Amino acid sequence: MVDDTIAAISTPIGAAGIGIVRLSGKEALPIAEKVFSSFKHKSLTNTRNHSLLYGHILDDTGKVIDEVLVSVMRGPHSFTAEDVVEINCHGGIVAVRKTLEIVLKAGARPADPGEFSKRAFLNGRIDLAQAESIIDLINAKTEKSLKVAVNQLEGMLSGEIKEISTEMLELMAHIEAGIDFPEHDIEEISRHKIEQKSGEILARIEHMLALADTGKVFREGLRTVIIGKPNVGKSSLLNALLKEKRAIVTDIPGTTRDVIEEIVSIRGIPLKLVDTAGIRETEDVVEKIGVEKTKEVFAESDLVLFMVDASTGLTAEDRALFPLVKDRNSLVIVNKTDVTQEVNVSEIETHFRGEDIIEMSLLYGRGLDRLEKRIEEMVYAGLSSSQEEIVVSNVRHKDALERALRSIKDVLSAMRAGLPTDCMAIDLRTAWETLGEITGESVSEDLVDQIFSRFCIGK
Ligand SMILES: Nc1nc2c(ncn2[C@@H]2O[C@H](COP(=O)(O)OP(=O)(O)OP(=O)(O)O)[C@@H](O)[C@H]2O)c(=O)[nH]1
Ligand SMILES: [Mg+2]
Repeated sequence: MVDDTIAAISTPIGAAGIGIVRLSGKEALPIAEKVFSSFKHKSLTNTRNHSLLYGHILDDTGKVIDEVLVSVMRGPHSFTAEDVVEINCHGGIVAVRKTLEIVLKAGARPADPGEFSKRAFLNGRIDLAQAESIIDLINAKTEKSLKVAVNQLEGMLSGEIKEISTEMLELMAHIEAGIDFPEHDIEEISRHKIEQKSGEILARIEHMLALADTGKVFREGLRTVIIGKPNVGKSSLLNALLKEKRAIVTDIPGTTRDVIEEIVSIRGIPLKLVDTAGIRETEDVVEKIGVEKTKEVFAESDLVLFMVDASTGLTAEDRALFPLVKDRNSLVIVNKTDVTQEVNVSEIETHFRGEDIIEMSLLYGRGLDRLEKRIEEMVYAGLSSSQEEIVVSNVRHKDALERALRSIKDVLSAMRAGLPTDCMAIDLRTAWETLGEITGESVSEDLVDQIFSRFCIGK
């Protein structure tokens, strides 16, 4: 299916110390040999595995393009499990591009996005969940996100999925034995055993799903929006969390007109933090659009930071927002407590829990710690923040787990309804196949293509 040789630039395009052109496939060594001349007249095809050769890349007229180091990794002991050659050029757009061009002329085909990783998957070097973790690894915004991705790449998630799949297979074998030998009187013991085993499988899947929302946060970031009436200090909060003067802060209400989005790391948790235009009735066209946008962002957020102003006390504008905010995952920030504290906290407490109301002074940096701590608590929501937990972070995986869970529940209800065991065998098989979608054992070619097309070229 894949017997041609692909090549791509695997490092970012731009000025850098080095840039790497990677080749993978049967002809990787002979193709590289054609364009490379070793200083010690060594041959690439005959060199020891996992060695580095030093020499020149030459174009077809024999002109020297760059001085390079070439590494040779023969399959199956390589990233793709095929023969891989990496040409370490001097960084800089021209040398790397030119080297790729020469390699392509010598017989390689330009790699599609994610094609190296796809080959690693198709050749059985890594499973689908592991391959997907590579994108997460590249995109990780915080150390904790990186850890989640690395654990997945190392196969922690796949290991758990495979264990559950094996349990299911054993159970299926058990049921099918009952079906195949009805004259054997194993029916009754079977039913008890099926119920017990299915219950165990159910619990394991539920446990994984319980961590999935946390996992998604590490992969995609927690969509957090700061809202409140004009001039309460929303932009000041964005700047404080970002530790940078990103948004314009003035004492003129209505300063922020557009939504401003930045990624910040709060104790290792990636937040997609959005500062918005203060919500108020306005005749100003630009501001009106800003307010509309604020409402849209608000609707799509995972966490709402609702700010009120301690120096003015609660106003009608604040009170109008209470009912909208209180049903959401939200924190109330009472800012400017350094001026005066006119806000009646017990009034807010009729809508929000005490631990979700945070008094602050952004002018003096007070209360930021409490805010960060509270956000951390909300994300972990009673779950252990242990790094060794298996964290499902990918929506595709979560969806498959949910479907598998439904099938297992069907097994249990069929059992309780006293249906024949062969009905259960069908649901169990569905659950087993659904889990296989996560690791890629039972997955369509289209889906595989779709997943890898989200990678960048050269990965
Ligand atoms: N005294 C005091 N002033 C503050 C505090 N936080 C912010 N301010 C001031 O309040 C004013 C408004 O702050 P911004 O951060 O621009 O407020 P905003 O909510 O983004 O305002 P809009 O963009 O107009 O909706 C600025 O002059 C800030 O310096 C605080 O804790 N104490
Ligand atoms: Mg602002």
